[in-house]
Amino acid sequence: MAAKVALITGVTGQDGAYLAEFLLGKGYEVHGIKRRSSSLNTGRIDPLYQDPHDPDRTFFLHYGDMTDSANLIGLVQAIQPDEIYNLAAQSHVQVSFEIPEYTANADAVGTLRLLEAIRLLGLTDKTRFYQASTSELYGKVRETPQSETTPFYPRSPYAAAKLYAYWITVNYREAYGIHASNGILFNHESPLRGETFVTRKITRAVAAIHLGLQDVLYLGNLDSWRDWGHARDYVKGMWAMLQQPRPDDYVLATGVVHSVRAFVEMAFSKLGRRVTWQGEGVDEIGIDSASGAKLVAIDPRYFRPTEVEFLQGDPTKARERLGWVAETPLAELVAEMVAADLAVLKRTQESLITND
Ligand code: NDP
Ligand code: GDR
Repeated sequence: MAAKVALITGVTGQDGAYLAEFLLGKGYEVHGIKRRSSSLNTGRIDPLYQDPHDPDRTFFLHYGDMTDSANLIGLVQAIQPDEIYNLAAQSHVQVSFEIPEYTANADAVGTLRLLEAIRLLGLTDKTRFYQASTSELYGKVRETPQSETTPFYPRSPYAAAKLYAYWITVNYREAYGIHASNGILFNHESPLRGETFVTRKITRAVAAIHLGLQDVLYLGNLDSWRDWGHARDYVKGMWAMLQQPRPDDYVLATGVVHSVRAFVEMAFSKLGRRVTWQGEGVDEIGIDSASGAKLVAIDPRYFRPTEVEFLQGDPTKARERLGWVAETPLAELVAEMVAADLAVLKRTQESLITND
């Protein structure tokens, strides 16, 4: 039987890298869309690189952009994918307040462009579609934990754009019979997480402080609560959705919540430091309980105009229908992230010494 063909938008991102690795392991021919950039943006997928001259290669990269309809139609036509995973997005919630129109173009209309490509090219019966929907849709939560039936209340331009993408995916499923599913994914992290999301920002800073490369970690809202899982587990759920006889929408989450404050404490504890807290509001600081050194401080720059305070997912449907569970406990994830950041920073330090 011929290998299944998958197209991943956002292949250079955290989830794209894990998903590409997972699908290649399952024997897929994998195509990924990458953006043109003046500096290299393929670091996360470099380990998957295959020589373009290898006649048996199964991993292909194409230039593209979610804001370019003709480009997307051309790629879908040439690749004729069995499965499309739409992971590309301007994915940073705070940044979406700075570039709301671009966020809507890439995240909302970009999703429409891909669905239109499937429809216009007559691939409605062939190509299955996964949309990277998000727990940010719940925003100002009115029910805890949140499930597939919890009402949405987006609290950022990002979430509002993703709300359109969610519903246009449902609409193309109902209107044209496309096998299109939304994965409503709660926060998932890894050593490949972008450096400006809070978990990675914390684990990098903990490693840098440990090596004497940084003094203080500046954060925003310490009392925000999230349901954090491991990206490696979550991409398996994306795939499982597209293997079902019928398309549907599923929450992927751990069901367990922690605050940003607790994440900070856990990350420092991995390197043997205990953080204690002093002061209140913007004057609050985190102190090394052994040395008294200031480790954490608040910078109001990181407060959002509208915040999502508390997210906790109910993954029952995914467990019962897909057999999916979040396998990695937070303590294990944090340990992996801190260890990886320590290793990266040590290598950088060593190369600086060598180049001296
Ligand atoms: P990342 O930010 O790590 O990756 C986003 C990817 O999209 C990158 O490959 C990026 O390219 C690409 N991209 C951004 N804009 C465009 C564009 N205009 N055209 C083409 N490609 C573009 O996100 P994650 O991997 O963490 O998340 C994957 C998806 O899942 C996103 O849609 C995100 O919104 C959603 N999501 C993520 C969750 C999480 O906790 N991680 C939870 C729920 C949903 P480049 O590398 O060049 O920047
Ligand atoms: P989120 O992730 O907004 O949930 O979106 P992020 O890690 O950016 O923020 C989580 C919470 O931490 C608080 N916070 C800070 N956040 C950042 N980035 N930097 C800080 O210094 C800081 N201090 C406190 C935030 O206010 C927030 O409450 C992520 C993205 O991956 C989305 O694409 C995805 O849809 C959702 O997760 C589910």
